Amino acid sequence: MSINHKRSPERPAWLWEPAVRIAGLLLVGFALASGVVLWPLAAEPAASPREIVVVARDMAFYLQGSAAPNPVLTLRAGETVRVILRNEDKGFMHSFEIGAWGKTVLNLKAGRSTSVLIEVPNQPGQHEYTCRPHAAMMKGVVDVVSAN
Ligand SMILES: [Cu+2]
Repeated sequence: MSINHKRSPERPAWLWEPAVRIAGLLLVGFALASGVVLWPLAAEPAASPREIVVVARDMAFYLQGSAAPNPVLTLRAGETVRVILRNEDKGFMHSFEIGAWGKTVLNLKAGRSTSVLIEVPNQPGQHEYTCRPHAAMMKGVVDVVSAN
């Protein structure tokens, strides 16, 4: 009895409460999980890619701040760009697709935006971008120009 009484202050009772132990295990688990998840992000290049905002409205694509429908998207060979697609067309879902590169954003609802990361090939040339369901009206040219 006296031994038990002496030992208790050295190991506080709360440390052995099951809830505390479970919380501790969860914290360790989260730390490990987030480390695993964050590792690939940390390994990416520090420079963030150039961003191009493409707005879908009135059944056409526009560069943000421009009134020219379905503009030529000029990209540099070998660069990485993030195309941000914003749908401002109430009542319509739009997509953005560069079929030649297998890059697709599908079924974006009105009022939403999303993005797709594109590693532009090193080969200059022209490709088509489209909105899959409205390709007759919503299409334009991706012009890959030499990086020099
Ligand atoms: Cu569309």
